[in-house]
Amino acid sequence: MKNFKFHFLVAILIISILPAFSQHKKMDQIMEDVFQERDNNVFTIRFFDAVTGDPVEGAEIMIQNIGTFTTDSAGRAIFPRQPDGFLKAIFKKKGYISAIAEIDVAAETILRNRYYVSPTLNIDQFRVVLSWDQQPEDLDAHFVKENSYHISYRNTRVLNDGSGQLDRDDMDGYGPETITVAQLSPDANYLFFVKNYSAEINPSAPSINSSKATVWVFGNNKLINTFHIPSNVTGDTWPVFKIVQGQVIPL
Ligand SMILES: [Ca+2]
Repeated sequence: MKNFKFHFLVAILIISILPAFSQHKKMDQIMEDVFQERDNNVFTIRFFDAVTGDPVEGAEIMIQNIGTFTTDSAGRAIFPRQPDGFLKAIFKKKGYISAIAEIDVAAETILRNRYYVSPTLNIDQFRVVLSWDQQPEDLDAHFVKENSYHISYRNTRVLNDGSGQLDRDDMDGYGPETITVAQLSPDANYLFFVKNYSAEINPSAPSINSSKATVWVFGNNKLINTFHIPSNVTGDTWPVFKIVQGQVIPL
């Protein structure tokens, strides 16, 4: 039972409506972009805050060889439609870590147009951001400090001493699901893994292999690693990386 989540959803009514509403909203955005694409001969990319999940307005998006655009209140940058291939966009906004968004245009559409950007960090802070595709609906990020804490939806959303937290638990596809810790101890070992919660409660849910999950790791106030899920994950768990003596080691 995902007790933690249900503590927040007091009434049965709210339990049934909230996730549906949220997924509905994401699907509405996707449909809106598809119609825009068709009717106005444009592409749309959307930028969201990895900690709050809210759209990022007023960011400068420089798309290579195409031009510079500013995101609107829905976090959208809209630009002329392009032929199939890869495009690169540079995201910049005060208060956020600059990022490069890779845009994959295939069959005259953008395969995945949602990007998550991290607010700036203190030099000691460490942040992990998980994103994925529409299915499975609920992947969970887990960050374990050996012989110490285990941050996830399940346990201590905010650690007792405030040194770490699950900023956001996404339960309806795409993410972001984000964990931030105040500081890593150089002599401790850590483990980060992703679990397919949807499959835990429903054995016929899509497998984690079909999730197209991506993990971004931020430290020293910059992006330090990007991980894409391999195609051969067995079971419901993707072990992503460990940290030994302050070094991120892919698993
Ligand atoms: Ca989740």
